[in-house]
Amino acid sequence: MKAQFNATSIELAAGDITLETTDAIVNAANEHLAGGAGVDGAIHRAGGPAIMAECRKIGGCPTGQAVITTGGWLAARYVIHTVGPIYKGGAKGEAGLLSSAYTNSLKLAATKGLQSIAFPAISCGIYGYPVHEAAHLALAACIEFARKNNGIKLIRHVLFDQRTFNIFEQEFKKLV
Ligand code: AR6
Repeated sequence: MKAQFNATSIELAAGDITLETTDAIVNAANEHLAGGAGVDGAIHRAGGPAIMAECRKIGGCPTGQAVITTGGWLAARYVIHTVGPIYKGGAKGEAGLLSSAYTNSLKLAATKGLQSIAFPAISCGIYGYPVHEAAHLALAACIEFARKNNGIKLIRHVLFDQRTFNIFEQEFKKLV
């Protein structure tokens, strides 16, 4: 599924984000940028040690913020590492932090002059965010950014499993 918002195309895809050929792919990292399981582990494995070397120099990233490193061996030139919130019931500011993780990743990509970016479903795995709510927030943040900014031509949401893909599709249909 795909929709156009001003100069930006937003699309959903199923698959492994490490194979994406966008200028940047986004990592669902932790505040220590220490690597981990899930998409974080997959990106470090596929991209090689140059990514971790830069993460160590940067030192960390607060929840809702974003930092950028090389893509190492990946087809994507850059990895933008953002930290989504750990879901603790929804009353701890999780929604604002998840929206910020998307918006700050997009701002960083735009500052770097990048034209295309791929996101995983941030916080939807180990961090336990309910997927319908997370999908709505993810897509709404990207649509709002696209309506206000022209630099990024393509935003892809790359969903690893069919259930997550289906939920993103349902939420996207409501917003388009
Ligand atoms: N491509 C695309 N999506 C993927 C891939 C992949 N190769 N692998 C997993 N996913 P998670 P979080 C999906 O747990 O919830 C790490 O240990 C996965 O199915 O990776 O933000 C970090 O270091 C799910 O839908 O990220 C943090 O400590 C989505 O990516 C913590 O996990 C996000 O799941 C972050 O947890």
